[in-house]
Amino acid sequence: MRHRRSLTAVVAAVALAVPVIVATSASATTVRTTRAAGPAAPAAGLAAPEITVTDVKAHLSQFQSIAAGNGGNRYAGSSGYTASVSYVEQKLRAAGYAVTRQPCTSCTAQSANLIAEWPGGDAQQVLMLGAHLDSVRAGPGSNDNGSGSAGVLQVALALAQHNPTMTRRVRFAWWADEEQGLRGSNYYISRLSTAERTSIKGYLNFDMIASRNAGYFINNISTPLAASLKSYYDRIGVATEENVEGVNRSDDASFRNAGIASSGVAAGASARKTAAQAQKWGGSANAAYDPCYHSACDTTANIADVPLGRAVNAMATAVWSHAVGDSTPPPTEDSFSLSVSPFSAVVAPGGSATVAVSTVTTSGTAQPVRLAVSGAPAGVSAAVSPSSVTSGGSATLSVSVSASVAAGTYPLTVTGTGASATRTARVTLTVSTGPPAGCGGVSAWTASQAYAPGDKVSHLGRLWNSTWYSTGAEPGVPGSWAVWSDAAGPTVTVTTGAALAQYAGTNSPYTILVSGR
Ligand code: DTR
Ligand code: ZN
Ligand code: ZN
Repeated sequence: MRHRRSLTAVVAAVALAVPVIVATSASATTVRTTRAAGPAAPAAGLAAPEITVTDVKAHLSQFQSIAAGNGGNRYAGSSGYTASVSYVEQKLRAAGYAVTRQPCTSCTAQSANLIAEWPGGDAQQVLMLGAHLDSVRAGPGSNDNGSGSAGVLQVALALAQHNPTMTRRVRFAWWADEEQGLRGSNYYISRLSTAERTSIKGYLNFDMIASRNAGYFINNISTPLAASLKSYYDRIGVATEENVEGVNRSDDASFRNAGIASSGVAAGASARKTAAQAQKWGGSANAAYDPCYHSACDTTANIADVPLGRAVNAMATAVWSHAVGDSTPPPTEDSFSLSVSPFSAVVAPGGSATVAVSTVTTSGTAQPVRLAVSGAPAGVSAAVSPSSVTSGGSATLSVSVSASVAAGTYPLTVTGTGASATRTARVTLTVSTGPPAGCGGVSAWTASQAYAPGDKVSHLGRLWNSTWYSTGAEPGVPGSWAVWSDAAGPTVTVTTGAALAQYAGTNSPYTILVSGR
């Protein structure tokens, strides 16, 4: 009894100390934010345990050593990335997780996603949490995204350690190749069956959660899924805002575009803190949230403990409130997905092409979706017809290119604005010089032409043999395997050097077009 009472006293003292530590010290090694803080306990479910910053930072030190021992970074496909995967994997296995390495075959270099599931709770109702584990080449990537990776790892370890009674399934993911265009998470989504996809009730993303000049951003902040994350910040009295800077720039976009509810936490990248934000959050107005974004100085010295501690405890709150004990289910929202086929169209000046636009109701009830296309350069007309559908319906994107348009690659974005959410899908329009560009006398594949077995086309630098009848089946995309076989195009060696260095760290996909032989 004595012993118990003294423990309670310690907890109470810690709770009292909360506002002081959080408000004044950016270098505190623990940020105390427990439920002992008072009556504002969670509405349902068992209380989440406290996640300490010290534990999270131990993983960050390991990522830093891994980068140091592997040429200074952990970019996808590098030895530093593989060593990071091994580190996380070994920690999870030791804690009792079933862990899978999923080699990503559509990533820029050989790299794998790491997926771990805690065995308990309803497998038909999965809450996923994820963070990208790759860095850019410029540095070790401590904040981007060692921070999210280490945080998700520590929450996974805490779940194993506490081993509570589970109502729902929790799955954790560390993504490959986010920095080159969300490739690891997109690959994961592309391999899910419909049943697997619908079992994922929500995805929470953690990318850059320890920025030194931190903001407190939540993705899709007013959606039901974001509520448990937001409730944590509300409870500790920290104002949160929508993550505007990060829209479509991290792995939650892969889930959102597949019609899966998504949210997450971020402390900001290269955008600047406004005066109003500095007023409410502290820090420096008119300075970047992360002064070392995509730079060599993104080391463990670029980690701020306060936002890190808050983000990992918000993460634990979400896991415990949705998946543990007597918890509330992840909310269902009406949701839809948007996709285009093919993803790219090659059109000669004066020509035209059509692309199929489809929507699918992925949860809840069907909703009206307005469809529009943007990004067409002067001389290109692009329109979607019909311009609105009920989710589940299809439309056609028609593109016509006037004779004056210069050859080049123009990204088009199809946007579907629904009642509950907005989805985007990209189409790459390549305007060729004169007749469809080919290679070595073989003409380029076009979406509008009908092909028969035995036809040969060139597409994105490779030679393809048609093995069946098709129109609009793009060579090389997963759905076209039965139609086109890769006939080993020319081997092209691209030397990366000064000319490509300018693109390093743009966090967007880029295409290297190689012409001639
Ligand atoms: N983490 C970045 C993507 C990004 C850019 N701005 C934000 C804001 C908040 C979260 C993420 C981002 C990257 O991976 O490069
Ligand atoms: Zn990132
Ligand atoms: Zn990045």
